[in-house]
Amino acid sequence: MTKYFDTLFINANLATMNPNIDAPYGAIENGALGVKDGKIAWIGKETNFPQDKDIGVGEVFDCEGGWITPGLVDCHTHLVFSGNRAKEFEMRLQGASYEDIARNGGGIISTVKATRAATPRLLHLESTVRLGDMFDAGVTTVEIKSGYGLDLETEVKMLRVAKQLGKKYDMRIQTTFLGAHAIPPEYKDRADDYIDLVCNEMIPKIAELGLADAVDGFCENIAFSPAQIRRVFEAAKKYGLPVKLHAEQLSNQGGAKLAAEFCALSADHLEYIDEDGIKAMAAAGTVAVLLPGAYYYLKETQKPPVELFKKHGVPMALATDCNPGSSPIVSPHLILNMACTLFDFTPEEALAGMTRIGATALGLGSKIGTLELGKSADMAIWSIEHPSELSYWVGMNYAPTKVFKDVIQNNEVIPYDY
Ligand code: DI6
Ligand code: FE
Repeated sequence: MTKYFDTLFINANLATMNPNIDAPYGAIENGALGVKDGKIAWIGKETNFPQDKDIGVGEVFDCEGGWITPGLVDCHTHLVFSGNRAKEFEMRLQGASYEDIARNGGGIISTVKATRAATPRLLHLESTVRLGDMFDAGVTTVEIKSGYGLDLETEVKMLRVAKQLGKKYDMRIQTTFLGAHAIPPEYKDRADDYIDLVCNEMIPKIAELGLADAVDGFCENIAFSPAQIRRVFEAAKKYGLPVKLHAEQLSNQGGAKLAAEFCALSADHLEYIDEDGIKAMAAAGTVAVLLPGAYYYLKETQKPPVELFKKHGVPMALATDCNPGSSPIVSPHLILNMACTLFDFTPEEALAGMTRIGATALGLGSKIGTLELGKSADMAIWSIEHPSELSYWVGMNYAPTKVFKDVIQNNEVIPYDY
């Protein structure tokens, strides 16, 4: 008897998130899903599953009428860092702005100091807690940025820890080099010199070590100008690394347009984007990554122009932006809920933002993000009556019954000395 399937999931409802299936959530109710060599090898109504006795099946998993979704994708995080910024949270509640705190040497720079001082082991332990919570909540793919080192040694340390964490949880980790996150104290008033370092030393070394899947920057009046970011993008391009950008988060600097010019995978935040920026993103196929956690936590009042993104056909992903300053959030379910309550997403649009579109924002759209024949069997099984429940709970990390993944191959062990 030929073994056609290693695992067959039965008695399941499938939220495929495949836009070509004309049903909300691309749903196939009363479905079955067969996995062979880590890939989806059969998907459809259970009644249509071939009855042929020659079809061998390894394990049969009864989903007991629950729902299978693609594994959740968190496509924008700064999850590896040391310490916390609870004191700054108190200061902001007493009236100090995020920008004021940054200009006075706090903000990102205070986390840079803590992260530089942390041993790899401490950084690993602190970050494990956060990634473990995400794993428990059904996240299978996480993008993790550097950017709290701002020197080569610490940036490399962060990226190595990120890769190591992926190994620990067998999660797919995409690493992003975010050297252009803030101006380090030793380069105060010499931002251009720091950009020289990023372009001429850091990007080449990080590319050589194979530690980054993409390059990001922070284009903002408290960070880097479009001209400086352009140089970073040119260096990334030279080393064949795709780019993405923190753009129009606190003001409109034209960052989204610049990102589109470099065919960026995504432009992220975007509360202050204008219609021209949106048109440029649409033409370039750049995904809008919206971060309702940062909007909420900074008590922002300007919402990203969700209707305009829709009008111009720019796909919208969602992510936690997990970081110690503007979004100390690890729950994907809280983000799904916030997108619905704060940004007027439907629960279906929200789930697409943390599955299919999140995958596209990482350049992984052909591998993960939907339940489709040939894609990775990267999925979560939930004991829920309807997928809208994933956006419904507030403050509870809804845990899947089971997470099933293909063998994740991009997490080679990156050694470091403790
Ligand atoms: N924008 C953000 O919201 C995060 N980084 C960025 O460029 C915040 C990072 C932090 O405050 O630590
Ligand atoms: Fe961010």
